Amino acid sequence: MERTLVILKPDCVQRRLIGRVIQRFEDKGFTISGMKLMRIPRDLAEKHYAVHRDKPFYAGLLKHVTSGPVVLLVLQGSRCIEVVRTLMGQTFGYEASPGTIRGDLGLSRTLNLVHGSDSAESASAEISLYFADDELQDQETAGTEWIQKDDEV
Ligand code: IDP
Ligand code: MG
Repeated sequence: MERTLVILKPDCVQRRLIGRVIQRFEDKGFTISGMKLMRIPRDLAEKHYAVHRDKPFYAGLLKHVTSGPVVLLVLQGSRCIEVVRTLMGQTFGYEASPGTIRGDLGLSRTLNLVHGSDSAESASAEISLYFADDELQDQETAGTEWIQKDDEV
């Protein structure tokens, strides 16, 4: 089963949007297989965002994601990496489409509420950055087969 890492960033936590954002992922049909509240230490954030090290927004991004507690989620379900990105919307709140998390709930570039892994490789690297294997549950939630059933057969 495919898995992805989602972070509800400090702005999401501060704005008390945790429940509403998680609800969207549950409503879509994903199962939560890992969840924790923590403040990301600087060294972990540097590893996570290493690919953006040379970007002009890197310093601000690191400052934001380490500024307060975040909720870390591992979601599992059919095509979850791609579908979670679709639910999140475009990177900047002011460009993201209505109906998406970022499009409905924000206007900022850096404070854009959520992170979601962008590929299978980054999903597995990011999950192991924040979760030990025994912190993840394998059990599917009830009804999963009806939510994800493929219509190819
Ligand atoms: P993504 O989160 O949609 O995958 P990335 O390009 O990977 O977007 O950028 C990582 C994070 O860095 C974004 O979610 C956002 O918080 C921040 N960011 C990206 N580009 C900018 C920018 O041009 N200005 C300010 N912050 C940015
Ligand atoms: Mg990204």
